[in-house]
Amino acid sequence: MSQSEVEALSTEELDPTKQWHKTACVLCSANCGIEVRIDGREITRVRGDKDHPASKGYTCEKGLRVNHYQNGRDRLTGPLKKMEDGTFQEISWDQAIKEVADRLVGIRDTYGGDKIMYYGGGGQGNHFPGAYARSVLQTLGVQYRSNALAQEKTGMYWVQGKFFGRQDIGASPDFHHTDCAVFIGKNPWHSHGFPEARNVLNAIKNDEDRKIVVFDPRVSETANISDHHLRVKPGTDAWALAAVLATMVDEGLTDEKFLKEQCVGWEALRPLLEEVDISDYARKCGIDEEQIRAAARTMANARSMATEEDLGIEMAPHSTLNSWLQRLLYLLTGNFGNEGGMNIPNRLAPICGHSADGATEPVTGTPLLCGLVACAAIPDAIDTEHPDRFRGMIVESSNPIHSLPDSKRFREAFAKLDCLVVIDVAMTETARQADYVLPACSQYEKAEATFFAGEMPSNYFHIRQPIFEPLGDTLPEAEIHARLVEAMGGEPEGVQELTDAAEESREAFVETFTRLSAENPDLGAKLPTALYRSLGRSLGEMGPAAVMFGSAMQASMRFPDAIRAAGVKGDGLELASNLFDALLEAKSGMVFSTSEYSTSFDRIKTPDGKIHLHIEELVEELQGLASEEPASPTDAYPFVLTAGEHRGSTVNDVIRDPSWRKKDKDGALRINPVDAEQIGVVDGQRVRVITKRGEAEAPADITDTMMEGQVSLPHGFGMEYPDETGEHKIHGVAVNELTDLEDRDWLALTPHHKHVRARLEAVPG
Ligand SMILES: Nc1nc2c(c(=O)[nH]1)N[C@H]1C(S)=C(S)[C@@H](COP(=O)(O)OP(=O)(O)OC[C@H]3O[C@@H](n4cnc5c(=O)[nH]c(N)nc54)[C@H](O)[C@@H]3O)O[C@H]1N2
Ligand SMILES: Nc1nc2c(c(=O)[nH]1)N[C@H]1C(S)=C(S)[C@@H](COP(=O)(O)OP(=O)(O)OC[C@H]3O[C@@H](n4cnc5c(=O)[nH]c(N)nc54)[C@H](O)[C@@H]3O)O[C@H]1N2
Ligand code: SF4
Ligand SMILES: [Mo]
Repeated sequence: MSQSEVEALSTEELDPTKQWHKTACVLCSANCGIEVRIDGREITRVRGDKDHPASKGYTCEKGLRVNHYQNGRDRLTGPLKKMEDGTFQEISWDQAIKEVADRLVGIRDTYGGDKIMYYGGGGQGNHFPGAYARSVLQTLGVQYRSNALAQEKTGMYWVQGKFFGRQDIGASPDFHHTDCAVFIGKNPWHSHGFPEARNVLNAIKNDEDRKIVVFDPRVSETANISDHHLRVKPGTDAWALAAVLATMVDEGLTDEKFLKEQCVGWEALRPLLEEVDISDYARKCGIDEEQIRAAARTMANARSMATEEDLGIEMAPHSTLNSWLQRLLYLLTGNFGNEGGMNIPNRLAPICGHSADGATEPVTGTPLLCGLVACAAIPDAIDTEHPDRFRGMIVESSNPIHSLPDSKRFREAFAKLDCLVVIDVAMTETARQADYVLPACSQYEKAEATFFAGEMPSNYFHIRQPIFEPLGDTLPEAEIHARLVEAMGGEPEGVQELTDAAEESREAFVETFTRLSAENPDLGAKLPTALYRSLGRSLGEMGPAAVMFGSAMQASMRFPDAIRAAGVKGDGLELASNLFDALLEAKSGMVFSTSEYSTSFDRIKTPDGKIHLHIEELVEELQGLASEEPASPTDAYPFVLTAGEHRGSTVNDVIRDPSWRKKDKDGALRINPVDAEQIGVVDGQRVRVITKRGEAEAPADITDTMMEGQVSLPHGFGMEYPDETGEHKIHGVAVNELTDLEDRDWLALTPHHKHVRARLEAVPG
C-alpha cells in the first residue's frame, strides 16, 4: 500500500460519513443487526452486521430502506397543541409538559387515574418507551393498558398461561436446529419472526432429513418450499389441527412417556381427540385425509419438531382454540425442553404481563389477558355513558386509529376523550386526532432496544447506540416521561442522592440504590425514571439505557449461572453491574444467557411444575367442531378477504413514505384467475372491495397462489403522506376502514382480520 493510500484510508476512517455505525433494522421484530453509513442526516448505505449474535450479517431487502423511516417528510420536530379550530400549533416543551400534566392530573383528581388508559409502548424495534411510561402510570394511578399484542397474541399467551402457570412466559421454537418446522398461518419468508429466517428455511429445504410443514390457504413463499402444504380452506384450521392431533392419537404417535411425566390433564384431553371424526374434519377443512395423516406422521416421527403460529390462525375464526390446538402439536409429540423443539428462554424483560383468571376491564366486562385490555373492547370502554368510562388516553409508538379494527369506530370513540396525548416520531392518523402531540426522537437518535429476542440455548440482547443528534426539538421517551412525572409532582424521594452516588462511582450507586429502594417503595414503583435521572445522567447519550440496570439486577438474581455461562463474571450486585456494563459496551449486541435446553422445565411456573394440557374453558368449543359446519359464503358477500397481509411491501406503520417500495407500490388485491374472470377483471385493473363496514379500491394482482374464493389486501398501506408540494395523499387501502370490531374471538376478542366477508366489483376502465 502506498503512503497516499494509507493517508486516504485514515482520513476515511476519521470522516464520520465514511464510517460504518452499528445499529439494527427497526422494520420488523427480527431487528437484524446492521451497519450504516451516513451523510449528514441521511443513511446512505446499509449492510448486515456480521458481529450481531443472532442475525450474523443477515438482512432482507427491506433493511436497506430504513432511511425512509429516519427521514420521513412528516416527522415531528416540536410539541403540538390542538387549537379550537382544529389546527395544530407548535408550543414549547415547557408549555406542553405543563399542560399535559395538568390535564391528566385533572382527570385523575376528578374521576380517578383508572379512567386514563395507556396504549402502545413500543413497536417492532423500540421497547424502552413502555418501560419508562411505567413511572407516569404510577404517578397517575393508571390501571389499564393495552397494545397491539391484544389484537393478535393475547389468546396464545393465555393458552401458554394455562400450560405453564403464567401468561408472561412462552415457549419459542428452535427452528435453527429442528428437523421439522411447522408454520400455521404464518409466512416467515416475508414476516420473519426468528433470526435469519430465509437462511434457516433454505437450510431445512436443502436437507432431505429435515421437513417444513405449512398450513395456509395461499401458496405463500414459505408454503412453496414446504414438504407438506396443507392448503386449508380459510378459517377452518381448528378442524385441520384437531384432525392432525386426532391422527397422532389414532396411530399411536403420541409421546406417552413425556405426557405422563411432564404433563397433567392428558387423561381428560385424550378422549376429546379420540372422539374426532378425522375424515369428516378433513372434509370440513378441505384437505385430503391422507395428507393430514402424512403430515401428522412427519411431525411425530421427526427427531425434533418446532412450530409457530401467526396471524393466519390468530386473526381467524376459533382464534384462541386454534392457539391451543397448535401448541398441543409439540406437547403431544414431546417436543419441549429439547434441541430443535420448543423452549422457554431466559429474558431480560418480558414482552407482556400476566392477568389473574377472572380479571376484567370494568366498563365492558371483557377479560384482561396478559395485563392488557383487548383492543377490540377499547371503543366501547370510551364511547359510553358508563360512569367508569375512559376519559384520558396516552398513545405511544402506535397508530391505533389506523391499525385497530374499524377505524371509523375508533375515530368516533377517541373524539369522546377529554384528553388524548400521542407520543410518536411522525404525524400519524392517531396523532391528528390528539389534543397534544409530543415528538419523540427516532430510534436512530437515541439508545433503544427490543425485548422480542427469545432464543435458546443462548439468548441475546442488543442496546443500540444513537447515530444522529435528535431531530429539531425532539426528545427520547425517557426524558419525556421523566419530565411528565416531575410536572405531576410524582418524582420519588432519593433521586438526588442516587444521582450524586452515580457521579461518584458505580459501587456508591449500587450501595445507595439498594438502601433507598428497600426504604422507599415509591422509588421502586417509579424505578425507570429514577434510574434515568440518576444513573442515566452519568451515561451521556446512552442515558435512556439506564432502565436496563433494573433488568440486569433482576436477571442476576433469577439466572446468575446462565449469565456467567455467557461469559459475564461476578456474583450478586457485581454480576448485575458487570452485565449492565457489558450490555452498554456491546455495540452489536451480546449473548447474556446460556443454559441447557432442559432448563426450560425449571421455568415452568405451575404449582406442581407440570405442563397443564387440558383447558376447561375451550372444551365446549373443541367438542362443538363435530356438529359445526365452517361458515360458508353468502350471496351478498361471496369472498373471504385477508384484510392485511404482511408482505414484502409492508412494514406495519413504521415507514409512512410510500416511495420506499420498489414493488407492489399500490398494494394490490391478490385474486385467483377463476375469480378474476368471474367478476370480469384483468391484471392491474381496479377492483372495488365492499364489506359491511366500508369499501375501497385496489388494482388486481391475478395469481393462482390464491385459493378460489379468497382475496387479500396488504397491511400497512393507506396512510396519509405529504408529497413534495406538501399536499397530503393517501396511498393504497387502509384495511381497517373495511374491518368490523364485532367480528372477533369470544375469549380473547382477537379480530377476524384474515376472514372478512367481502363482495368484489370490477371498476370499469
Ligand atoms: N414484511 C413484513 N414483515 C413483518 C411485518 C410486516 O408488516 N411486513 N409485520 C410483523 C408483525 S407485527 C407480525 S404480527 C407478523 C405477521 O406475520 P404473518 O402472520 O406471517 O403474516 P400474514 O401475512 O398476516 O399471515 C400469514 C399467512 O396467513 C395466511 N392465512 C390467511 N388466512 C388463513 C387461514 O384461514 N388459515 C391459515 N392457516 N392461514 C391463513 C396468509 O395467506 C398468510 O400467508 O409479521 C411481522 N413481520
Ligand atoms: N386489518 C389489519 N390490521 C392490522 C393487522 C392486520 O394484519 N390486519 N396487523 C396488526 C398487527 S399484527 C400489528 S403488530 C399492528 C401494529 O400496529 P401499531 O401498534 O399501530 O404499530 P406500528 O404499525 O408498528 O406503528 C408504530 C408507530 O410507532 C411510531 N414510531 C416509530 N419509532 C418510534 C419511536 O422511536 N418512538 C415513538 N414514540 N414512536 C415511534 C411510528 O411512527 C408508528 O406510528 O397492526 C395491526 N393491524
Ligand atoms: S425487515 Fe426484519 S428481517 Fe428484514 S432486515 Fe429488517 S429486521 Fe431484518
Ligand atoms: Mo404484529
